[in-house]
Amino acid sequence: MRVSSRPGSAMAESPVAKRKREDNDGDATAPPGSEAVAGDFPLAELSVCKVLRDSAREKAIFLHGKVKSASGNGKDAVVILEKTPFQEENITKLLKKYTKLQLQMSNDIYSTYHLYLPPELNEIKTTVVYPASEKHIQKYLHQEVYLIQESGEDYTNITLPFIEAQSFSIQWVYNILEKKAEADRIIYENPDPINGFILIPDFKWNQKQLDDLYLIAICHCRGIKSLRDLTAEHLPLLQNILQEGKEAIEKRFNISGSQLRIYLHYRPSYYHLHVHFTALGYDAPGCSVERAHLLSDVIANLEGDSHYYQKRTITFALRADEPLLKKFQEAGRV
Ligand code: M7G
Repeated sequence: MRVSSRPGSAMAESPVAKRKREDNDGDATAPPGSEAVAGDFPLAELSVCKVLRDSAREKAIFLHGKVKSASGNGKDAVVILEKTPFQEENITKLLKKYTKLQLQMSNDIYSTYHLYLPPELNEIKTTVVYPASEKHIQKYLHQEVYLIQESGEDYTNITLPFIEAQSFSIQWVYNILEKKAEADRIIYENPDPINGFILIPDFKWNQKQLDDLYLIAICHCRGIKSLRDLTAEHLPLLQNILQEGKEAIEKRFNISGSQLRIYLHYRPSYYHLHVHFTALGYDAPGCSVERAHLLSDVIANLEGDSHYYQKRTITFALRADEPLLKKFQEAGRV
C-alpha cells in the first residue's frame, strides 16, 4: 500500500527545522541552550561518544555524540539512524537504476549480492534530539528492565512526586497545539478546548508507506498527565479521539479502524495525555503488554468505574538505571 495517493503527504521535513523552544518552563531536564530555535543539524560535525543501542532487527543505531559549539564545550546530541522500509512504488526504479550489483557468493542455484543504489533510493531516516539532556541519553541506552507493580498509593506517594520533579519538557506538545510547529502536518483537529484534540503523524513515521503507520492524538486540554488522571469525566474526550481519529485515518489513508492499534502508554515519556495510533500489523516500539493500554479497554474500564485508574495496580517496566526504580527500591516496593 502506498501513501502517495494522498496529496502532499510524502514530504518529510528536517526533524529539527521549525521546532522552536520559546519557553522551557517545567523542564527539569532541559540542558542549557535548549530554548534556542533549532535549525538544520550539523551532522558532519557530530563526534560520536557512544553507541547507545544497536538493533539489527530494527535496523537502527542510537548514537550519543557531541557537537562543537562556539564556546568550545561540545553540546550533547542523540542521533538515531534507521533504515526505512521499502516503498513498493520504488521497486521498479530500484531494479533498473542501481549503481552496482556485486556478487558476494554463489553456490549451485543460490547467490547473494551487494546492491548499491543511487542516493535518492537509499535514504536513512535520521532523528535528532539536540541539545539532548542526560535523560534523553539514558532513554535510548540499552538497559536491563524490571517489572514494577504500581498501586494507586504508589502512584501518589512515589511516582507522582517523581514525575513532578523530573519529567521531559512537553514544549514540543504545546508547539503542536499552538500551531508553532508541525502545523502543516496536522491530519485532523477537533478544536474543542475540553474534548478536542489534534491528530498528527508521530515523528517515528516517515509517512512514506502505510506498513508502519504511526500517528498520535494530542488532547487540547492541559493538565491530564496520563492514564492515572483519567476519570469518567474524560469519556467524551476519549470517545472523540477513538471515533474521530479512526474516521480521519480511514479518510486520509484508507485504513479501517479495525486495522489500527489505538492505545495509551503507561508510563508515557511525555506527561500530556496523548493516544498512539499504529497499523495493527506493525510491531511498533512500545506496543508490548507491559506498556500499551488499548483505548477501547480504557473507555470500558472508566464506564464501569470512574476511578478505575486511580485505584488499580498497573504493571510497567523500568530500566536498571532509571531513578524511579531506585525510589521503588527505597520504598521496599521492588
Ligand atoms: P510517549 O508514550 O510519551 O513516549 O509517546 P515514548 O516516546 O517513550 O513512546 C510520545 C510519542 O510522541 C512517541 O511515539 C514519540 O515518537 C512522539 N514524539 C515525540 N516527540 C518529541 C515528537 C515531536 O516532536 N513530534 C511528533 N510528531 N511526535 C513526537
